[in-house]
Amino acid sequence: MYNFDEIIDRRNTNAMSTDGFRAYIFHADETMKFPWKDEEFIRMWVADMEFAAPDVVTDAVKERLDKRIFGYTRVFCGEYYEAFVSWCRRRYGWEFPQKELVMSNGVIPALYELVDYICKADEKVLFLTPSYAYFKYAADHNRREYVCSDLIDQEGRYAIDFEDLEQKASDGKTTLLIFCNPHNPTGRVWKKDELKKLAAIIEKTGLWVISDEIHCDLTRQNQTHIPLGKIMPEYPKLITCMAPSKTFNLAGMMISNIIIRDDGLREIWLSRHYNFDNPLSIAASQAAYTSGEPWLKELCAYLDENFRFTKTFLAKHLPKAGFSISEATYLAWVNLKAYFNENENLPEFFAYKAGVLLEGGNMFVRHADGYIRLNLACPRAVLEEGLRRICTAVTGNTTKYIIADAV
Ligand code: LCS
Repeated sequence: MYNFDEIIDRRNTNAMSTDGFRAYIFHADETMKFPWKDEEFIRMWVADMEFAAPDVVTDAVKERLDKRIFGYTRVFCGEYYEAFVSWCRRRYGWEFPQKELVMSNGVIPALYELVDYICKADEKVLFLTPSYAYFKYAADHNRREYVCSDLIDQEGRYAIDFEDLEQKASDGKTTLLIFCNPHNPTGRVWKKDELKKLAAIIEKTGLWVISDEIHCDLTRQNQTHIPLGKIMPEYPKLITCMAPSKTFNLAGMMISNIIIRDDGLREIWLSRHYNFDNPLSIAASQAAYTSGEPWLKELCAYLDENFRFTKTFLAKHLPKAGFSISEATYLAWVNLKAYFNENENLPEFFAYKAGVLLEGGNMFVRHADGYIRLNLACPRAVLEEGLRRICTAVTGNTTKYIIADAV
């Protein structure tokens, strides 16, 4: 039994969550003042967790520390591949040859590189919106145009607008789709029929596709993730990204798995990529894939409960909020249009009025006005306080919220 109720002090660890919010959310520096001390905020923004990484991971890092030399390092041992491919086989019934696996110091750095390697100067990147903003930044960084296809919000359950997507994919200058599976921020786990329809469009238009599956291990327990690579077993122009960073709370370790099928693209990657890895990160990741599954199972059960708690709490105290439990991720996507004007800056409102740090609106590129995203990967006591503050700030109703009431 792991203790996900433990509240861990993250101050003085150089954490984005505690120290990076002014810059990331508000594009401001330390002169930005709030009616709350920094340590009083409930932090529900950046996508990492308030939980300790599994002990099998910290033990493996300690074991590697004991070897005492930390010189230039790269994943050479087949054991790393074996650990990760067994994970994929066991959990997703999917595998890939060893030669296709390359490493990156993160999925985002890989996206930045791949856009450059795949798209010529006048070619465009396509993705679904609302979107994790770094898909857009990967295009911006490389001075490539981007094209968005809005998801359809069917009362909280999002669907792909296949007609619109196909039309945009058919533009000869649009050569790369960055696909988020499961989807951040909506939490959708794309189902087999949806993936098949998508695959048909990709094959018909000959698009390159990067399937960013970084959230795939964090599904609700009644959901099953299907790698796009499993639906398109022969399609060469597919790159799959997975990582231990979200799954095991190791984002700061900066290690991710990039599976590049196409020999030509992989050669470009290997010749241009700065190909070194952190020795502690390799040890952490390998241990997580080898022995971290029992921890993950308990984590997912805890997250399921946090979602159920949130659903009940919002239904009772903020009844006009639109919310359905995310199929994956620890991120809740909440529609507050009934309470706010379209142009309200929601992250600012909640930081000032509620002392809650969250993301929302145009932080997700487009098609996200009136929505907030809440990170639920925190101890239940923290979640309860965050939700209580959010509801109070919106309704002005300060009557006591009793946990027993909400559950
Ligand atoms: N891809 C997706 C879809 C993500 O949601 C994130 C992190 C990353 C990639 C980052 O990968 P990394 O470079 O760390 O390997 N998502 C975050 C988010 O939504 N807020 O903070 C981080």
